[in-house]
Formats: sequence, structure tokens, C-alpha cells
Amino acid sequence: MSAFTEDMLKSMANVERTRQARLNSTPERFSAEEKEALLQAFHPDYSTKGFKVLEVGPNKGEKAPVELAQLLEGKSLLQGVAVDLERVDYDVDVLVIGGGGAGAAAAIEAKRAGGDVLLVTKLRMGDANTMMAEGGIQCADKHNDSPAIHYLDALGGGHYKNIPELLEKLVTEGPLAVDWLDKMGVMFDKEADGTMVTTHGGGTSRKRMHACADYTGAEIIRVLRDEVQNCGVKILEFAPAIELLLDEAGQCAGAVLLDYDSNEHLVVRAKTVIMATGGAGRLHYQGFPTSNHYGATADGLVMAYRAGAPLIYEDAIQYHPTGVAYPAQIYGALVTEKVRSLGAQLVNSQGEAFMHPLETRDVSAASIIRECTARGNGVKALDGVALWLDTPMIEIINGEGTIAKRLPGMLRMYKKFGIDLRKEPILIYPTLHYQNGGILIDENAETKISGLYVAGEAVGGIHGTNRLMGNSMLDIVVFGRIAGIKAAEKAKNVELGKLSLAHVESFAKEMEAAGITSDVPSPKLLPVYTHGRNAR
Ligand code: MEZ
Repeated sequence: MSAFTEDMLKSMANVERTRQARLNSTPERFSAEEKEALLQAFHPDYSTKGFKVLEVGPNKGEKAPVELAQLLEGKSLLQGVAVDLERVDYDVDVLVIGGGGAGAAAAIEAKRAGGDVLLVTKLRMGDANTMMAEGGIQCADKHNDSPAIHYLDALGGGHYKNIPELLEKLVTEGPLAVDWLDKMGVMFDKEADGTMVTTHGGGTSRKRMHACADYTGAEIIRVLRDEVQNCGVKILEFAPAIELLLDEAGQCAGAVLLDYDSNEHLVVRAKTVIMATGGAGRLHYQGFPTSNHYGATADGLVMAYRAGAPLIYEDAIQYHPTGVAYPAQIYGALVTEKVRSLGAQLVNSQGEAFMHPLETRDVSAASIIRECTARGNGVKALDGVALWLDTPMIEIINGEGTIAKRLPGMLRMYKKFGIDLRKEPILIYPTLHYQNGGILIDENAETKISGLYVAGEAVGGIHGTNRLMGNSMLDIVVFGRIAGIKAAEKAKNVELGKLSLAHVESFAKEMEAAGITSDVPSPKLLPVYTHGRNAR
């Protein structure tokens, strides 16, 4: 019995009927004008209803997704709570908040630079979006490529809004970052002679996607997590930071944690702090499903904002073009872009390849949404509509066995639900994947608050308003390492004053003066999927 419905099978017959002809023709890329029109009309970032103008804080007057704005202007978990800041539970040089790839890279380098380092994390060490990353990490290390070409690709993809100094660091330190991982033991896909296997991603002019099959992030975090543990970083799990601490001079001076085991508050004094809390996918902007880890609730943005650190491009969100639209059990999960890099086309219900498969992500997502809505060419799937990703093309183009070798995770995921993507196409629709914006940093990864550093998805500005595939795995390593080195260096010369939460009170007063009252607990820490009695 097929895992697909009768209607899906009818439409699938169109995909099969046109496959041979499509193998010999790839649709043209959109012109610049077509792309702009598509984005304006169909990309969720351009919808007015999903956003709210911020009324308080450093980015007052700018728009942010409604769900994020509610948290930025929410109620501190410490409002009205007395925390004894004289009773310090941990006193360290460098506090790293977040146990994903960026936090791990930062902690390793801070420790190697001689710092006494504490890494705290909301869930388990390594339980983060890095673990879920599939398709790869970009870096320009091939003879036909260069950091300058990588720079231009990312700049075009980012709509020329990338902060030049940050993008320059990303691409110039890219090859060193991949070499650092390789030498530490990450098992990248390689040819028999040791050359790295590389593929294209959306918007790349060279093949520079380095991968570990389709579980690149899991392999990277496997190695980084080991190294964090081996090099003597102290780790505290299930203890999310809920507010930053400043001192009287306004320097960042640590954080208050919530210990999930005891439900008590812990005070960490730290000469420098690295925020590596990741993204916001679990806020489900505009009702989208998400490819993100359970802990992606924008905590770092909320804490830094309340402490006075400006954000940038907080309204620029990435919807990955190919999220699972069917079956229900894996709804919203990521179908890596590598599936299209290996030749699978996007096909509508009539069997037509309606776009080039490797447009940049924002354009691809907008084009898929147009095909399903305005053009009515979607396939009914669960409560919505979806399009086909013609996966059997991969083996026809690259040879039998390619999927098992290059996409083993995808193959296994679908097999569990009775779908063999080597023989049948799969149904996809955009899923909330990444926050392009975040906390503003300089090229040393430091924010406007002295001693507060940021790395990973919590950073904004590196990717402009649209990140290219594989540049996130790269930025967690490049900026994680920079943050770790710089934070440890700075910690050597920091004298901290009295610990303070006065900024939390001032923010509450600013809200009151603006006439905003909120009962939304912030940061959110974990998403809530229950209804009724257990709902929080
Ligand atoms: O960088 C990413 O988001 C990525 C590599 C995702 C993917 O499609 O695999």
C-alpha cells in the first residue's frame, strides 16, 4: 500500500510522465526584476500582518515579527523577584551561554587562551540547531575559488546588506575554520586522494559546500562537544540564562540562571560573557512549521536587548524552501538543499519544473508559495498545499547508490514512513529555518555592551537579509572562535564592579512610560505545544 493519498498519486503520475524531458532542461533563473516582484508579493517578510513596530529599547521604531516583539517587550522572569547578587554561585573569567556549535567553538578557544570558562546551556550540551544542520559548510578552499568570490556570492544573496567587515571575516577565515574542524577530527566527505568533496548551494557560483553526508552538523558537534569536555571547560546543563548582569559601570558582568533541577536562581559572575543561544524557529512566526531545535526561542536576543544591545535586521527571517509537507509525523522537518544540489527539481502538480532549483532561499520560498497560492498548482497535503521535489532524478543523474551515500539521513527518515525517495518524489513547502538578523557585533564579535560577545545564529548582519546555505555552519565556527579568543583576552584586564540588575528595572520603567503592560514571560525558554490544563 502506498504512503500517498489517491490524489497525490494522480499528481505524482504527472511528475513521472515529464521526468525524462525535464532531465534535459533546467528552467532559466529569474531576472533581478522578477526576483524583486516575487519577494514583494509572496515572501512572508513582506507581509504586513506578521510584524509589529517596537515601542521600547534600542531598536524602538523598527519592525520585528509579532512573536519576537512580544518577547522583546515582555515581562522579565525576574520582575518582582529578589535575587541575592551578593551570593555568587560561579565566579569565572568567561561565561559562555549556549551549548551548540558557536558556544562550543567559543568555549574551546577561550579555554585554550587561558581563561577559566563556564559553559551553561538550557538543555544538554550539544542539543541545539547545530546538531540538526544537514547540507554542509561553505568555504573557498578550491583552486577555482577564492574568499573574494565567496564574498560576492554571499553579498548578492544577502541583498547587499551584509556588514562588510563581518562578511570579510567570514570568508577570509572560512578555509582556516574548516581546516580547524578537519584537524580536530570532523569526518568530511573526501575523494580517495583526500580532496574534499564539494557541491553547489543556492546562489553559489562555485562548488564550495563541504559536507559530512547529510548530517554535517551532527558530525561537527560530535567533535566540538568532545573537545569542550576534554579541554577542561566547566559545563552546566539544564540551566538557562534568564537575565544578563551588568556592573555599575555598564560592563557585562555575568548572568542569572534558572536551575531546572532545583528551580532556584544561580548567580554567575564573569569578566566577559559570550551569548551563543541560537535562533528563534520555535516562535513559529506567521504560523509556519519549523526545522529548528526545540530550544530555539530567541532567548539571547531578549536578554541582550533588555541590557541595551541593539539588534539588526530583526525583521529578516529565512524560510527554508523545502520543509517536509507530508507525512504529518515529520511535518516542517528539513529536506536539505543538497537534495537540489544533487539534481532534484521542484515540480508542480501538473508535472512542470516551474523554477531553477538553486535560486537563493528567499526567492525559492516565495516562488513555491506563489505556485501553491496565486497559481493554484499545489498538491493537497495534510491541511495545506505542497509541491513535489523530484528526488528520483538524483540517481538517474549521479548513478545508483548516490542517495544512500550522500543523503543517508533523508533516505532513512522517509523510509520510516513507507516512502522511498529513490523511487518516489516527496512533498515539500517552506518551513521556518533561520533568523538572518540578530544582535549587532563588531569584527571582534563584541556588542555595544563592553564585555558582551555574541556568536552563531544570535548574531545579525553577517548575512545581510538572506543567508546562503552553509554559511551558518561557517559563521558559528569563525565567530565562535573569534568570540572565545577576544573574550578571554579582554577578561585578563577587566575589573568588575558591583553586580546589578538595574537595567531590567529601567526597561520595565521604559515600558510603563510607553503604556505597555505585558504578562508574556520573557525569555520564553521553551515552546508550548500543550493545550488546556497543562498549557503555560
Ligand atoms: O545552511 C543551511 O541552512 C543548510 C546547509 C541547510 C540545508 O539545506 O541543509
